[in-house]
Amino acid sequence: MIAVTLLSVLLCATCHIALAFTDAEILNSSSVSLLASSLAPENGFNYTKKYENTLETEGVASNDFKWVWGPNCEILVQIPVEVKRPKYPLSSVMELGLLLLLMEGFWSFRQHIWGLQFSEFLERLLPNGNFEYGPKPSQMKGTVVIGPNAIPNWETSGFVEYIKSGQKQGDMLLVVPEGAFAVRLGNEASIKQKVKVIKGMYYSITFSAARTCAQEEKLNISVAPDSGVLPMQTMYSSNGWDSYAWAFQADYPEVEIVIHNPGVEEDPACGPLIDSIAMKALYPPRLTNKNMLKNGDFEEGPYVFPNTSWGVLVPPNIEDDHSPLPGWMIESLKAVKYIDSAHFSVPEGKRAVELVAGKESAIAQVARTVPGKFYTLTFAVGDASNSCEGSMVVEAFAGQDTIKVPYKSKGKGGFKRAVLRFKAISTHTRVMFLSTFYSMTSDNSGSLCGPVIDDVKLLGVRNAQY
Ligand SMILES: *[C@@H]1O[C@H](CO)[C@@H](O)[C@H](O)[C@H]1NC(C)=O
Ligand SMILES: *[C@@H]1O[C@H](CO)[C@@H](O)[C@H](O)[C@H]1NC(C)=O
Ligand SMILES: *[C@@H]1O[C@H](CO)[C@@H](O)[C@H](O)[C@H]1NC(C)=O
Ligand SMILES: *[C@@H]1O[C@H](CO)[C@@H](O)[C@H](O)[C@H]1NC(C)=O
Ligand SMILES: [Ca+2]
Ligand SMILES: [Ca+2]
Repeated sequence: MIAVTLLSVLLCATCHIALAFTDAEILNSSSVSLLASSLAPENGFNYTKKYENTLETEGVASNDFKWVWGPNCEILVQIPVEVKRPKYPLSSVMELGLLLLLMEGFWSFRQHIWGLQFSEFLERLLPNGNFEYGPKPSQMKGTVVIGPNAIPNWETSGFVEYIKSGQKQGDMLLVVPEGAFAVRLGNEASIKQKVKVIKGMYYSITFSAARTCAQEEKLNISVAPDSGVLPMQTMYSSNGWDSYAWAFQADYPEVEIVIHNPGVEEDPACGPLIDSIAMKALYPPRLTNKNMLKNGDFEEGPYVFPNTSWGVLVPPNIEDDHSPLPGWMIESLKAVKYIDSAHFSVPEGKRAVELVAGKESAIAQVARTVPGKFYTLTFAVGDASNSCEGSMVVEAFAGQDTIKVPYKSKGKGGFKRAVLRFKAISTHTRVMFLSTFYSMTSDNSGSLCGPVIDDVKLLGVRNAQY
């Protein structure tokens, strides 16, 4: 950590710079480096990561950018750009977004040194989103947090407990998914945090939660004016922890993320444990001439914690139209699971979807079609290599046609491809996938699992000679 001089009254801590784009599309690498150099080491900045991408430019004048201090001592750089159709694949925009300039030796109003390891603005843990910084002993009574501002970066209300890993509740040992601490939301308790965002952009929030009492538990996550109630009664992972995703569109440049336990139980302490709250910008995928479905490869989706091996549940989207899995609707009572290639076997690319709740978890998308015209729906069916063994069947629907694709899983990964040919009968055709059977992992944990689906493509057939 280096000494800094700009505002010497402030304390030194680890911080980061992030870039925020008024429209995440067009970037000029030379102006980015100009801007980076104006925040150069001689001015007290030390980058640990450098921008090495070579995007072509669309001409952004160097003095066009402005930067502002973010609420958590990050710098948000805003580059005005012309709004055009995207010229670059989203991945390069993301990379640029991640360009981030992690830096050391920066000031903060806090006396802690925040150990944010990955602090990308577009994809990151919220400040103290893992609750590793807790209340002072004087701000706690037993495990109960006293006062609304006891947990750094968070505002709490109601019966909130600060839980240390290994703590006992009756006979139950409380385990924490990340680090050594988590919070528990009792009856009507909530935690909230304000976050700077880009107005109009879509974001997904991922967090981990575990039930601690026998009864059904729910969490209401909201970013005004959107909210969603996520049921936690079914456990999908073997250790009791699951990660959940939810998405919203930012209506304001600053939003407040609220997680609330609406439960009213006899034991006020009964309520879910929460840890690791992260956020990621979502890019609504566009149609290409190679696929009439959006995000058919599922590569665009919610943040997946690099250290958790249980995937992310995408809950049923009952109330909102902003799916954390862009393009797709979860048309069922239960969640589907978003899985990553770092922890699971994935047929194509880095991400796929596991249909974990039989007929109760279905994903769907509506495509524009021409009545009378023929189409093919192709997709991959496999298993996630998560000890989910046995005979599986994926049912695919397109308009009035359907196909059942059997898949014999050894629980060790693998996939096959399937095709459904159909004739459209309407200007809009609903494509849907579900698992015929319920499956459980063979590790005796009783976790629900199921077939994996990926690489879904819908294309028109030129000659309908079949
Ligand atoms: C910047 O930080 C790196 C790693 O912390 C260090 O090795 C390097 O000497 C620093 N550079 C300057 C100019 O302080
Ligand atoms: C990027 O912007 C800078 C500053 O306006 C300009 O001088 C430069 O020509 C642009 N880069 C390219 C490759 O066009
Ligand atoms: C969830 O919280 C939001 C914001 O506080 C509220 O408007 C909404 O009614 C709540 N939903 C339920 C079902 O309690
Ligand atoms: C992931 O786990 C490793 C080893 O346990 C740890 O060093 C690292 O900090 C963790 N990363 C995150 C982002 O939690
Ligand atoms: Ca934690
Ligand atoms: Ca994929």
